[in-house]
Amino acid sequence: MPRRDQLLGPLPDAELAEPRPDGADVDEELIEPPPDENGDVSSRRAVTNGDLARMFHEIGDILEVKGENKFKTVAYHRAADAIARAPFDVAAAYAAGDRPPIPGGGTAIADKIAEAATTGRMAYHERLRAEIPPTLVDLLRLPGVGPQTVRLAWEGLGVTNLEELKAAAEAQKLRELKGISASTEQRILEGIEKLATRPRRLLLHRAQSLADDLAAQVAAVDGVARVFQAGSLRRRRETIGDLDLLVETDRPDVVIDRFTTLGVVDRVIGKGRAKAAVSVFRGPQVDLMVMPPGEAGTYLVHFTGSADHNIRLRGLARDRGWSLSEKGFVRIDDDGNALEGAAADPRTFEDEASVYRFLDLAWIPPELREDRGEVEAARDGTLPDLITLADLRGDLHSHSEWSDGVHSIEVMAEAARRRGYSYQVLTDHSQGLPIARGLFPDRVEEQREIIAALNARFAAEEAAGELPPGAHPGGFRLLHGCELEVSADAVLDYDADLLARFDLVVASVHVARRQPRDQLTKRTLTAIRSPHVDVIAHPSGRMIQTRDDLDLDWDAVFEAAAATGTALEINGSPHRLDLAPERARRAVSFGCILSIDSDAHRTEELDYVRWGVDQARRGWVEARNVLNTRSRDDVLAWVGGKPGRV
Ligand code: DGT
Ligand code: CA
Ligand code: CA
Ligand code: ZN
Repeated sequence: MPRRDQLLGPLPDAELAEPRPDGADVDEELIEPPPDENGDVSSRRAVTNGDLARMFHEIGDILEVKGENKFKTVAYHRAADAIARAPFDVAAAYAAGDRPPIPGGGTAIADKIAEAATTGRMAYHERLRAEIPPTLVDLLRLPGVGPQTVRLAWEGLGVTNLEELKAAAEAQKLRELKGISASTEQRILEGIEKLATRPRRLLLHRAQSLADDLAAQVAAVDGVARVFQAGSLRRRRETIGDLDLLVETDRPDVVIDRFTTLGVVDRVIGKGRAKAAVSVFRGPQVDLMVMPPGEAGTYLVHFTGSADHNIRLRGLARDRGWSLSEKGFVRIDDDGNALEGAAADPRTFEDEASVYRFLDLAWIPPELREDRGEVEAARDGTLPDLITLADLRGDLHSHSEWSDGVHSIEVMAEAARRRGYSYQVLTDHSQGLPIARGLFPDRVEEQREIIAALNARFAAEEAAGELPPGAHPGGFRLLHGCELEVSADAVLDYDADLLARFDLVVASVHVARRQPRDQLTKRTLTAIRSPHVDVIAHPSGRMIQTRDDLDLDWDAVFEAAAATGTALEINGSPHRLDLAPERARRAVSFGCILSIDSDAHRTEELDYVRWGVDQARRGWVEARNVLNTRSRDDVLAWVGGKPGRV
């Protein structure tokens, strides 16, 4: 039988990069026997989207371990993701003869879905499974372990599961294999360690996109008036345990039946008259609560939380002779027991503000509901006037293809201009970070000329009144900056002459992260005290759930930043969100100014500032605390005013 590559020959990269709509990249049906026609239709159970996604992910995983073409395996994973998130029951549609297209999947995938939908089985999947030990693919989940490593360990040492891999690594047997170094072996051990201890919470941006999908599907159900996203997601926490949806409806039975049978639902955890809980394939639990129309106020308060905030509110209610639950307020007797019947005098409210007013409080933004002083502030009328996304007039940290970004300088600048900004600072990496293709000084000079030409064009277009859609009528400029490395021995990566020629400089500690606190603090303070450094980027250096904070003397950092007028960044990348809210709040209390930046490496990531604004709000930050809420002239004046700067 001819092999796949003999049939097709190599395809050019451009064609392989995106799976073609007709699925020409996944064509093994050309060489596979036709699907088994003997499937017993009568005894099969319904195939869920989760089942299909599991099968396709496993096909992709096994092909990876077997060393198959990456583009082929990616196509299976992508189809699996699309099926897992499809807003309809995929197998049911295929069984009914309808073949709705799967994004990223072609005819080969469609045929396999049809096979599974009608027979409950997928012959190709079963054949692949028989080829390797089933536990082997689990190893791919380990951070730092790729398919090649798994294959080497399996073929070379007979490793088939996590325990055997760990034992082999501990015995230093892996490094004896050709293709696995001692440091890879070390990384594998660390990966196993991390997997055991890592809390399984979703990053905010992933939780948000899933919640948006689900809320839209629930909103489309008959009899649904409104859908709200509650819980930690509404409070904008950086990670989310489970999703909480609230549905206003007078048909709870219909809504709950529909919710628990949505295509994206993998498993129903619980189902009652007013609530249901489900889990999503390779995703979180999703709780749904129904509430009667016109009574959303206390439900929203209750299910938004936090639990600590709710406890405070219930205390205030009790002080006033009421018991507060999601259903509303009822009277309590002298012993604190809720009264019943007419004596209960139940009170419900249409909106949250009325609930807070009933407790003599101003409405509290969800981001503040953590019992960190917000109840007192709402009582005293001293709640902060929280920053909003619309307050940002520019972005101080972004990259282009010149260092480790994806898009050209011009494309990045156009995208920023069309966001309505007055300025964007291009901050490609400096020479000391070769892994990010940091720029040598001659390249910096070249960039300066490109930026000047771009800005001349922008100015001419503004003068002619020819602005692109979304552009700010007051004009846009791309400012020239850099992301300056601070070396392990606390030396800045460019000399003072070059630094003085940038519009704005952000400085970062990327290398030698495990130094003692004294040295890490010294490096950060060196940057802060330089007359040329304007912003400290992602000051803690953390990656959420994967990389710890730098060990810094934070109060010393805040003190020096406040004294020198160096901004501390809230980096908007959903993997960083750094400074974290509590640190941002403390920095402001020291008199620091902050920035909220995207650190975009491609145009779409310019939008990352939204997650940064969320965290700033959780840190009680107001617009006046943030440098890039100011006009371009004011920012440049701030930069120019740094003591010691020429
Ligand atoms: P998560 O899911 O871990 O990210 O955090 P939350 O805050 O979304 O917690 P979750 O989903 O358990 O509950 C959502 C909200 O509902 C929570 O913030 C407060 C409220 N809630 C749920 N169960 C309880 C409870 O047993 N006691 C109290 N006081 N509040 C609760
Ligand atoms: Ca939750
Ligand atoms: Ca929940
Ligand atoms: Zn950066």
